[in-house]
Amino acid sequence: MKSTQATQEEYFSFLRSVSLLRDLPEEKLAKIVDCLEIDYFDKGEYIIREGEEGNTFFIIAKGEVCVTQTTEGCTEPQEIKTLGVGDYFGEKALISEDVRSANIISTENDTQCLVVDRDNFNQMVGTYEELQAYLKEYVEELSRCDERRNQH
Ligand code: WNU
Repeated sequence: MKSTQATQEEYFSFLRSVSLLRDLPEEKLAKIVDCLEIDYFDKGEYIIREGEEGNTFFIIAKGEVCVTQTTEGCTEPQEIKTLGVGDYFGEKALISEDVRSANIISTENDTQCLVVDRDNFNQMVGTYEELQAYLKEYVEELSRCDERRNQH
């Protein structure tokens, strides 16, 4: 990300406020800021589509998104949850080496996401064992939730 120093510092302190990244070493966080992209989405726009390949991890900097998923016995994808500022998504396809497992749809105009690509995500997570273990466990829990949802 090319930006002014003031903006860089804003993103740095924002990322520090994201629970997942709270304990990340200073230089790691600074590196993430360096390679961030920012994407903007309008209300109703798909950020992630279930079944597609994906190579990016997202952190919500502004706005709100809704998570929906195909569910057995339902014609329409079902709403699972909503996520807001400081929440993140898209880690599952990266960690499970799989296609996207749910839809992510912006529910507001001008939703802003900080986007980290696979290489930088691996650098961020891969070299930090606790983060890796935490996310792996979370992703396994999501798979169990998916199964449970489809049994009913
Ligand atoms: C869920 N099932 C599935 C969420 C975000 C981060 C964490 C929960 Cl650590 P992806 C689709 C994304 C997926 C997840 C997100 O949707 N997601 C879920 C579920 O119950 N995915 N399969 N809840 S919100 C969420 C925990 O990030 O990653 O790359 O794309 O498959």
